[in-house]
Amino acid sequence: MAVLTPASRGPLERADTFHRTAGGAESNVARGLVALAVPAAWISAVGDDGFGRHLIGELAEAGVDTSAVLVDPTRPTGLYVKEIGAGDGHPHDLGAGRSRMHYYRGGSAASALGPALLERPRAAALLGGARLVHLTGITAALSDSCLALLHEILRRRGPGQAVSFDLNWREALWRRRDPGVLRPLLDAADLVLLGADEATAVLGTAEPAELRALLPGPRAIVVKNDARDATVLERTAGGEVVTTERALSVDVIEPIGAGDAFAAGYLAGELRGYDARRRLRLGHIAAAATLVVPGDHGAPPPPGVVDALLDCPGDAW
Ligand code: KDG
Repeated sequence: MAVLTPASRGPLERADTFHRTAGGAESNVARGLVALAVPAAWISAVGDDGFGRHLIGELAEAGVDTSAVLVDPTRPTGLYVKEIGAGDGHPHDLGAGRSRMHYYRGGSAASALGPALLERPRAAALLGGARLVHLTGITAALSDSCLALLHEILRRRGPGQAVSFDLNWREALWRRRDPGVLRPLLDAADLVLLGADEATAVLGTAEPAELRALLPGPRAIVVKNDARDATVLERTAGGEVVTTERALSVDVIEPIGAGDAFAAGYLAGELRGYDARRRLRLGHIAAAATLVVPGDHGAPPPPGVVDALLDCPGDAW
């Protein structure tokens, strides 16, 4: 999605100047992976417009493979506008530290995606050759054809290929759609990521044991607990193993995109064969880098710093 971020905090009626950046949950994850030196492609659709060209250009420049992104001349690129609270008492202000997304994406190019995408040779080749395919619940909310596409990707998963699924609950997108479609998607994935608040909203609980009973399918379930910690429940040969790691404490500028950054860090760790503690830490490091910038994506610290953080003893973390 194209993103317009106001240059100043406060209600949109007061915002005169906006910065255009790139966002969208899945492209954020692809970008986060590449920033951690994990090759990634983003498959989606944009309009034949300036926002779409900017999005493809920015992601390609960041090193994401955009060769399978469809340019649809009949529909616009999805857009969202950020609003960031100022906490200055204005009657329409969101409050300090709070932000909101305003979507302009009805009828967008991405919302018209469907299983036909899988017949396109480049998309099929990328999906077929990937060790890991990352999907999110946002796509499920966009249209029936997008929902069908997710089911088809899960159904066609190849041997040795893993599918990760981030619930990414966006209430505003589900007002006219049934969120009951999300649970079967989560349960069909190999690895599920979700916030404790999202889990409570969609599944009625964030308790690890109760979540496991509701989602017996995935090998691993990662529950993020706001800024506090994250827990992974993993089915191993020795039984279910639960690992929790505290989040890093940072001065938050704006939180949108931090969940995607966490996913990128965690998945990078997964692809590198890290143990659970290091996977969670890499997620927290990437999330912290995004929490301290106003955009959807913050560059992670240099590899030497990342390694030092991954290796530091528990009481120094
Ligand atoms: O996680 C951040 C995303 O929510 C944001 O980039 C926009 O993809 C987006 C969405 O639909 O909310």
